Amino acid sequence: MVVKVYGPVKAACPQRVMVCLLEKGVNFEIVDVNLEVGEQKQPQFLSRQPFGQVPAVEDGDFRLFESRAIIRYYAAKYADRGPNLLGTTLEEKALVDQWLEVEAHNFNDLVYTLVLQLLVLPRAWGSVVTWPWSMHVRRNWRRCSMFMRKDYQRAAIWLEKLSLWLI
Ligand SMILES: N[C@@H](CCC(=O)N[C@@H](CS)C(=O)NCC(=O)O)C(=O)O
Repeated sequence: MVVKVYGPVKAACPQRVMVCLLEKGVNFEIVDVNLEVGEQKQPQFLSRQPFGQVPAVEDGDFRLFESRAIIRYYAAKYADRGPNLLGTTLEEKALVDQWLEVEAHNFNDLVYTLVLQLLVLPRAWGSVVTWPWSMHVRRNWRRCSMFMRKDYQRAAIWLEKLSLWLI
């Protein structure tokens, strides 16, 4: 059964799902959703994802949305295939959960804002980074870097410089 992944290949949230499927060796096909013309807000797509966002997947009769719910589902469904993405012991599983929470509530917020402000909006509207958002980036980065492990420090320093530059 080929899994259908709804969303543009270039969008980060569908990519999260695609990386998981690739890691697990699951066959999938991409069903493009054109965000630029607002296809994700049309009734046909809203029946898959009521908030009008990508990704969504269809796996036989089963439908699912929310990228992190999707990757947890496939990591569990194919636990015996490819790399172990969920941990084995209770402590490993707790650490996986911890870092998934950090990614969702700290890291993603920071990176999403950076990408939106530096890449997406300038390309769409030719606009520069707005002041309230640069403050937001800086504040979030400080919060996020507290949780960073040592091996993330080089990235942390680079992003800290970038967030300072934005202000
Ligand atoms: N929590 C959702 C967020 C999905 C999301 O933000 N998707 C973006 C693309 S990365 C999107 O659909 N943007 C278009 C829109 O919000 O209209 C998930 O992880 O699936």
